[in-house]
Amino acid sequence: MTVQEVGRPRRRKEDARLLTGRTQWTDNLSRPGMLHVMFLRSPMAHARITRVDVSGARDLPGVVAAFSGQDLAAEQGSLPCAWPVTEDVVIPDHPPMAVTEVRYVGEAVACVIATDRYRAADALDAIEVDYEPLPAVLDMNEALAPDSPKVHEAGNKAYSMQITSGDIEAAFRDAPVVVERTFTQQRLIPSAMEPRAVLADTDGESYTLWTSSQIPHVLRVMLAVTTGIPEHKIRVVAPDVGGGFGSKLQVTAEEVLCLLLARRIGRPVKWTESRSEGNLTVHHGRDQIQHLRLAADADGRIRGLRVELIADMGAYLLLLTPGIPLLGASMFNAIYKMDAYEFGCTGVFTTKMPTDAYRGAGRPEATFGIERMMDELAAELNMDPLEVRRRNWIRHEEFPYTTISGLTYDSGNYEAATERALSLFGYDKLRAEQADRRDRGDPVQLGIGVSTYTEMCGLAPSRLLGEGRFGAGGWEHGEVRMLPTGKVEVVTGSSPHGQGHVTSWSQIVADALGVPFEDISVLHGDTAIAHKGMDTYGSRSLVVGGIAVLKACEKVKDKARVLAAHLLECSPDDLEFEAGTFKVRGTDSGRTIQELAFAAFTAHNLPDGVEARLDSVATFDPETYSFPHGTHLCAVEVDTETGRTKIRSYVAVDDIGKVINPLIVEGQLHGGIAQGIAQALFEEAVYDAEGNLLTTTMADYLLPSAADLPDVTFDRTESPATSNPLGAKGVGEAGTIASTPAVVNAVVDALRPYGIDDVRMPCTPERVWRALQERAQEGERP
Ligand code: MCN
Repeated sequence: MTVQEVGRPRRRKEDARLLTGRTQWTDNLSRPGMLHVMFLRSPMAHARITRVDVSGARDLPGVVAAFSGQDLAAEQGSLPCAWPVTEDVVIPDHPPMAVTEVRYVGEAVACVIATDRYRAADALDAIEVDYEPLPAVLDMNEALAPDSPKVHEAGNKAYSMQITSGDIEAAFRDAPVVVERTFTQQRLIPSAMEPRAVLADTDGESYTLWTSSQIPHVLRVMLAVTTGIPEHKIRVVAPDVGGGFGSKLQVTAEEVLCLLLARRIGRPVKWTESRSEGNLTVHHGRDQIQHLRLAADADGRIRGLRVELIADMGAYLLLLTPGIPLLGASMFNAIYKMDAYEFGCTGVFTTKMPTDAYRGAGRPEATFGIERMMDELAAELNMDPLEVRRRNWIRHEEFPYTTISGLTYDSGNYEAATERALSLFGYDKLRAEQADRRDRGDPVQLGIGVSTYTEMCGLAPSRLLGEGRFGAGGWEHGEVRMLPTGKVEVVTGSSPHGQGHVTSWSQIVADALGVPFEDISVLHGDTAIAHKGMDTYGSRSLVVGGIAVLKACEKVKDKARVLAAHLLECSPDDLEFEAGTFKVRGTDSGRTIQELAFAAFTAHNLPDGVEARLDSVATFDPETYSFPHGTHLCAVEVDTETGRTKIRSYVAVDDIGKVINPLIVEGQLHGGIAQGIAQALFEEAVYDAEGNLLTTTMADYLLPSAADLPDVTFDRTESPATSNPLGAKGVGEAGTIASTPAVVNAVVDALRPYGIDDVRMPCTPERVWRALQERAQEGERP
């Protein structure tokens, strides 16, 4: 009997190699004659460049070349923004190396190419740059004032857009309850374990770029468009990639510049960022001010929701910058029914590092906003936060359900996930303990936070992406090659960087073709091997790329059936396929798929008109997005004397439909939850009043360690997706999206008796302590 692979907690095929260091990180790669490039970066947030003199650097030992932005001006083009969200969005010119003006600290102004990176770094000191300072623009609200200094000639507003559904005025008119809050989504710095690195080489005619990227295919197209090098002369390879979390979903200045520098000097050029350089110049995430108003009836039923966002674009629009906040546009209404909804967003330029996708991209912000508001509504009505949610959420028998913002959720069961979470959490017992601590005036208060989230992922439907003015499609490519010896090579257009696609795709193919899991290889991340693809982000790989591979398997089987019928001298309709063998119904005669692969290879006896291969290619483009959901519950202990928050317990019950690999899924949720907790309690990018980034090291930018994170109790419910044949939903961002509001709701819940109804993220001990002191001065006591 064959074991079903889909659903098995298989250990990852990738890990033995990765964990023992037999890796191909870009920085490990070397090419004959390779040189190293280092960039001189602006120390000013905003300044005119009046002079750059690189001659001092050129004369130093080991230095092969040095260039200013001006030297490259004729060929460097402008970095692309592929999401012109509105017709009148302002997309400023963005030279990879600044030529006349710098607009954030860290922007490249010159570079040195030398025989090793240390010589290149030393030589940067010999470059002279004269700046004429211009005013920094740091605060989003001030940036929008008419008298604000300008980041770009066209002004500080990149775009503004609004969506309304239902009669929003009527929903708020005479509403018995209106809750109004302003939340800040702090700026975050993605911190992938592997820093960015690029290696470019050329033989004088064609180019190869190895880069720590999530998007080798998109990058290749964009490099061709930006540099004018013909697309068919560019090969992009993403070797092993040590995490990205959205930060490597980018066409970076360094990638473009390394390619151009290799062309200029005709030798391979490598750049690897240091951690501090990375903190300054990897695109940042979040950074929004959210103004929310929720109108409800006295019994807690939501009438309407108004959302006004101001989103910090930073100094330029990178690949997807303006679209990121808009990924939340249809998500603030979340799992709740309401009569009317209004969403508005203004994108603002400031003199800071540009923002772009960071795990969840727009959806963590939306989920935080609505889940915090549901707790505030519950507090206003003196109702249990779960009860107010129950009164508003879509009931399981109402699916498929079209929400007020126009998305149709295919399936879900919020009741089941919540019931399961409540029992694992011991909700009633914890509430009783909370009441007791409040009564006793315990200095350590207990808080309970709820997050009943959903999200929109599986970024695909090309048709819908087009309606949203997204610059590309959302299909994915899959290919299955049957090798003569019966082994299988799978080629995928998705580009994993920690998600375990090699393992999951092997499980899918093993079941589909009836071949052993061990007999399958999965190839990816090289445009010369996977010649088509839309890459990995938006928790899209399984529900788009995995399905493309499954579809390719179906085509392999269709071809194999014709060949089997020919060899077995029967009609294809008389064959049944089971456990990798085509059998003539009711007999013992049959051919395994491996035998058929060999028969196709020898081609000695093929039916007329049949090609000598079973290999197949497929593209998949689903009809709709993927809508995972779940209930996360968090209990925190907040020490009111020190302000310190400790997570006492955390329960995550997620519904991601059918699961391919439960072990990988748990890993994805685990990492995702850690990142969400990090936003709630630890991380924040801080700029000073001159626009210098203060959090450039890991001592200043506080990533949580394992010791700061709780043991999470996981469980799942299962509402299969109806939008793909596996019934699966995406999981890569779910934990991050769900967890931040669960934790902050818990912190606020602990502090509510002290008159506190919000703590700005990250809820550090200092912020909590100060909030308590302020309330104490105002005379608030529990
Ligand atoms: N999976 C499964 N069953 C499901 C859903 C997913 O077994 N029902 C498995 C998939 O087969 C795949 C993994 O879980 O092996 C993640 O699948 P998916 O949800 O499709 O997400 P992607 O592979 O598209 O990954 C992207 C997502 C995003 S957007 C970010 S950001 C992120 C994340 O994945 N960055 C990561 N997880 C990360 N994990 C690591 N280690 N490093 C990153 O940078």
